[in-house]
Amino acid sequence: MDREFTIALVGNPNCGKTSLFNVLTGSRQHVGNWPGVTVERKEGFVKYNQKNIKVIDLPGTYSFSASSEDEVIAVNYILKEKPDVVVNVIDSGNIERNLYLTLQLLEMNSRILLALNMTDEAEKRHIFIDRKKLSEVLSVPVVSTVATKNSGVQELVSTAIQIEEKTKPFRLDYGQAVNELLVRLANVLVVEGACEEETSHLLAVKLLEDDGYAQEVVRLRQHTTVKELVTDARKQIKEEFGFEAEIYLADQRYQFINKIIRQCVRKEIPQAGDMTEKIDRIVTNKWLGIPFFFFVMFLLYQITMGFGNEFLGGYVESAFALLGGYVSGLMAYSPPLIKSFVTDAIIGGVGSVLVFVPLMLTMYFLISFLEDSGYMARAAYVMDRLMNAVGLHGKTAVAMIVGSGCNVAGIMSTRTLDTKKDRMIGILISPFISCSARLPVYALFAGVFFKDKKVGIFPASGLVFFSLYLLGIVVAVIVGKILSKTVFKQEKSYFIMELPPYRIPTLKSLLIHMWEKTESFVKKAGTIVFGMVVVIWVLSVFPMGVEPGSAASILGRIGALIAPVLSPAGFGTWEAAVALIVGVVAKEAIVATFGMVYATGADTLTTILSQYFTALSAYAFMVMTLLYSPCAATFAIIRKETNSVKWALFSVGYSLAIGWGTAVLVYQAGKLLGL
Ligand SMILES: Nc1nc2c(ncn2[C@@H]2O[C@H](COP(=O)(O)OP(=O)(O)OP(=O)(O)O)[C@@H](O)[C@H]2O)c(=O)[nH]1
Ligand SMILES: [Mg+2]
Repeated sequence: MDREFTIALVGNPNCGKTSLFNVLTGSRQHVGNWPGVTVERKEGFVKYNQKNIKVIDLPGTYSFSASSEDEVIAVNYILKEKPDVVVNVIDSGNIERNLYLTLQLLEMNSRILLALNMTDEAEKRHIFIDRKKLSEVLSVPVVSTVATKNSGVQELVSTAIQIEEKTKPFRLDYGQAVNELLVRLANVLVVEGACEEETSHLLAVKLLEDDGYAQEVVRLRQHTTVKELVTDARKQIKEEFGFEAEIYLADQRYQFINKIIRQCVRKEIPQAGDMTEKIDRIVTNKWLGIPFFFFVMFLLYQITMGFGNEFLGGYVESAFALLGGYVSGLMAYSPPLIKSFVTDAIIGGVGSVLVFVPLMLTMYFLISFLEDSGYMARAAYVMDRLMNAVGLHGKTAVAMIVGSGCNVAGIMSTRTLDTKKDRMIGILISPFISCSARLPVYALFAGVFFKDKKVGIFPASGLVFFSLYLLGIVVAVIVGKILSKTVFKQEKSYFIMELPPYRIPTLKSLLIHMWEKTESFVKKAGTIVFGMVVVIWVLSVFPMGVEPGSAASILGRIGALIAPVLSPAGFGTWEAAVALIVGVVAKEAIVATFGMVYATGADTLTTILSQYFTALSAYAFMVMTLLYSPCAATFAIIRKETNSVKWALFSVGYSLAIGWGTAVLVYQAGKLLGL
């Protein structure tokens, strides 16, 4: 069978690759208005003339000098897997900067097609690109697209399919002397077997630039002839032009880009007072930026709690209560074990997690709005200053924001960090960020102890959410600081976050994102949480003859072993101990466990919980839930991304200590204050 025809989408971060990928393949990969959304390679298929074409979505990269892991994934793919056609996606509004990568792609002898994406936005900003002329100058096909409106996409595919092998490769003119050096170096690279013919020219350029990634690709250390040649050539360029070779080469590239821009791009005088600029003056202001960010998060939690959980969730809760009563009545004469399984485990356990679906919907709708509008990038930008002040890398802020949806996603986003040290710290502190799976636990307790209470004009329950979110950040920052001073000592690194223009998110993309995330929450409730509930239920009815779910059951005895350790934190009951053990697998399971062990037919969970907890011990319990251990999925991703079981275990161990310590501190301090 023929190998599948493969198209790879390559381009700078945030130029719309994934948006194109989604309309091409009908996928629903995550799109967001900030650089660094995609950190993995994704595959999909599009049918064209009865032919299946494989489409590859890649992380964004600014050049072939890959420094962070996401960039390495993109560049490695292009260099090593050799797609049939490389579609170079370009943000038309920033074509000048985007062409820097384009030139390097052209220097590799692959079949290339330019997709001028976001032409709608460029035109609004009075930027017009002469695509015919551009195609002539670079001698590659050029199509215009608007990924968000599915425009130009058919033409993209039909053009890609028809691209011919180039007869004459593209060579940027670096001046005769350097051109000759490059030819010689490229030849030697091929002869020495350091790389293939196709990529030899580009790699020769990159080696002259002293690029670390290229040196790795050709295994420079093993090829002494090449190494000597590179050293000599760099010396020669420096003597002749008075600059380091990388500066000289980059300068030539920019001069060429300027020439293209003069020939192909028409910029009419933009209207005064760009909207994005106006908003940014406030939102990224030196003094207002950080308070504004916290205000936004504060509102997010207020709305999630007030509207999502208490208002919408109220209906779902009543529905479940009705269902519980109804089923209980129906099963009045069933064998007690079966009745207990249905009412306690399924309705009490899994059901108590599902009542939080409205909360999830609300939370993810709002988070998607922040991501798609472009505010996330600003949040990272302002947090960068705070992070730098404590010696952490600014991009860690992105992990913290993304992590407030799910820690796994937060940890994945650390792939965009450049140094190993920054990345390790980012990974290890991410689990402290309050993710959406913890919200049901907070919501459960807040509903019992803080409902209808107010602090000033704000509902106390929303404040509880927000305070835990803040606590997560504070702990993460402190731990990060300690790690950077002890385990991962290294010099500081800086980053500049590129700020995309604000975009009004499409309702469709918000709804898709909201639904996808909530769907996975529901799935988790039906699989992992359900599985845990079954295990717990079985442990709660054995040994035979004990009152199901009582302290005499196996479950009760296991919990009782650990309960004394938890006493100083105010929740030394076997039920709380069991819930926390189960929560190590998935934090939602904490709620399910309470729902199950406290399920006693008529009484709702709410009334029962107030018999076992006080407001203070409930808060201490929430603190414990926030900090005490990454969940199983997070553990797995830490192991994968650090490539070490040791670090993953370390992360469990030290967060257990921190979680317990902080919960005890909160409880004891609260008691001293007479709470
Ligand atoms: N106006 C307009 N917006 C677009 C277009 N294409 C994409 N966008 C928006 O641009 C933003 C970035 O889109 P993505 O598809 O995530 O970009 P990406 O290139 O995959 O980004 P990374 O994965 O971070 O490299 C999103 O907010 C999209 O909705 C377009 O043609 N026009
Ligand atoms: Mg992407």
